[in-house]
Amino acid sequence: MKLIGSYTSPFVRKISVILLEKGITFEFVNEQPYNAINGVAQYNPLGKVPALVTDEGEVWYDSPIIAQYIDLLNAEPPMLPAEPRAALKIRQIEALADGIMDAALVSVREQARPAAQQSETELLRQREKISRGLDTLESYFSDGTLHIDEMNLATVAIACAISYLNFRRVSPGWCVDRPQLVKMVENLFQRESFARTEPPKD
Ligand SMILES: N[C@@H](CCC(=O)N[C@@H](CS)C(=O)NCC(=O)O)C(=O)O
Repeated sequence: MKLIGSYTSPFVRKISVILLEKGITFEFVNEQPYNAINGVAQYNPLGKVPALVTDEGEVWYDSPIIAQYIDLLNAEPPMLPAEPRAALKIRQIEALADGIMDAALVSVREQARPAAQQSETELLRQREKISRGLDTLESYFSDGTLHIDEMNLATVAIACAISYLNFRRVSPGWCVDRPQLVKMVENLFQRESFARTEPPKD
C-alpha cells in the first residue's frame, strides 16, 4: 500500500502513526501539495494529502476515511472502540483535532503572505478556534471521556495537531492551564511511531 503525503502534514502524520502502530507495511510517496507542480490530484481531485492507494489500486481520502479504512483491516491494536456509539464519539474528537490542524494551517498560510496583505482579524479568528478546541479537548480528560495513557484515533489525532502547533509555532502558549493534554501528548511523543514521523526541521 502507498501513502501519498508530505512529511510536514499533520493529517499525513496521523495516518503514518496509525500504520506504524499496527505494523502495516507501506511505501511513503512524498508529494508537496502546495508546489505549483505536484502529483497529488491524480490520487485526490481536491489536491490534498493524505491519500492512500491499496495494493488493489483503490484510492482512499481524506484522513478520517483512510483511518476508518485502515481499522477495517483488523490489524492490532484497534484505534476505535467496538461499540458503535463509543466509536462515533472518538471520531468526533478526531474531527475536533483535525479542525485544530485546519485552523493552524490557515494561520500558517496567512502568515506566509506579505505583511501588508495579512489579516489580523482572520488570524485572531483561527487562534480562537484553536483555543476553544484545546479547552474542549482538556475537558474530555477531566470528565473521563479520554484518558492520558490511552492510544486511539482521537488521542493520535490530538497529538499530531499539537505537534503541528509546536512545529509551526502557532499558539505557543497552548500548554498553559491544559495539564492533562500535556501529559497525554508527552506519553504519545515517546512512542517509536511518533519519533519516526517527526517533521523535518525547516
Ligand atoms: N480534511 C483533509 C485535510 C487535508 C489537508 O488539508 N492537507 C493539506 C496538507 S497539511 C493539503 O494537502 N493542502 C493542499 C491544498 O489545500 O491545496 C484530511 O483530513 O485529509
